[in-house]
Amino acid sequence: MREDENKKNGLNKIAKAYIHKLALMLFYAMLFIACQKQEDSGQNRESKGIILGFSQIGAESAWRTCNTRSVRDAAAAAGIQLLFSNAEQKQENQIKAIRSFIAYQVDVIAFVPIVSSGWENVLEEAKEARIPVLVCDRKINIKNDDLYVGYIGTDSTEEGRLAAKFLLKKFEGHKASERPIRIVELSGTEGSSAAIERSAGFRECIENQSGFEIIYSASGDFLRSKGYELMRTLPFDFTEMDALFSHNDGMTLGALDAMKEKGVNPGKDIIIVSIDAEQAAIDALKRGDVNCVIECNPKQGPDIMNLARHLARGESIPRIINMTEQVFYEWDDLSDIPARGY
Ligand code: GZL
Repeated sequence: MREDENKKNGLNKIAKAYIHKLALMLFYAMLFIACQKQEDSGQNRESKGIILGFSQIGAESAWRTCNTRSVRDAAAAAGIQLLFSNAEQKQENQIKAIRSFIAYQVDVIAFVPIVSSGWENVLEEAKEARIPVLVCDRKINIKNDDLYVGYIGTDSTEEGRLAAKFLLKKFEGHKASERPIRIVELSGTEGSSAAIERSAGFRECIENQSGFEIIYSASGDFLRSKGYELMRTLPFDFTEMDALFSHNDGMTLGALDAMKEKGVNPGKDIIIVSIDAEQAAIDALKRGDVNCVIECNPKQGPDIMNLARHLARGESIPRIINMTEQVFYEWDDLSDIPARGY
């Protein structure tokens, strides 16, 4: 009798332990589902299931890597599935990537056109597949504007104007009767809207100004190494130039290396204006090696995801969205510039 009693009590204890464990597992499972639901609230729920095909140029500058990071991070935060392609500086790779996005039947295509021409055919194919295309950062030059739904990025022409206006202010009072202020231009990737428009905006403001002359212009392809090479092999001595207009900070940093090798005092012997506002350029501005840095904002990811959400729902978006940008001048209080993040 006693033995049976003990056995029964033992079984009861084991059963109770199992039920307790089961209840606990059930509780944690409910908790997990609740958290998952909570997480899928709001934006994420709206973005659930959206597939965005994104074709990026490559990784030619700190600006570009920040642009890529912004897109990837924003897609993850928004719960948008990102098909990301790095074209490694080749337009044909971008065209192949866009064709693969079409085949995959993504909801939206976004791309940074490395150059502004040569996109008609592939964009016709996207239109036939009824996939909206968003142009990012750089612009395209096509006749049939309804081959893409909108552009988000920088106003490169205005950036060029701002660079010219800085030099006009810096050399205010320079007597036109003396020799002109001799400017060297390091331009970006040939055929890119950023290079075309920065040059155009700069010339719009400076060419009709007596006393200023662009004595040399060459493409450094937005690369630090090419900026260094071009400045190291100028067809004249550094003493024969007064100012440098560089289309991006990467090339500017290369130019600074070349100047310092030759004992030139950048920012004093040669006045320098640069575009992007990556941390290294801001640090050079603070040191007095550079005189003006114009911001070109790479952090386009969150805006791109918002636009992709609207497009995936079949909604229209503004035709052009320009990023907010600022200018850092040598005469500003530079002490409280927040870390640039690129
Ligand atoms: C400008 C962007 C340019 C940056 C460079 O909008 O396309 O490309 O100025 C980058 O740093 O390589």
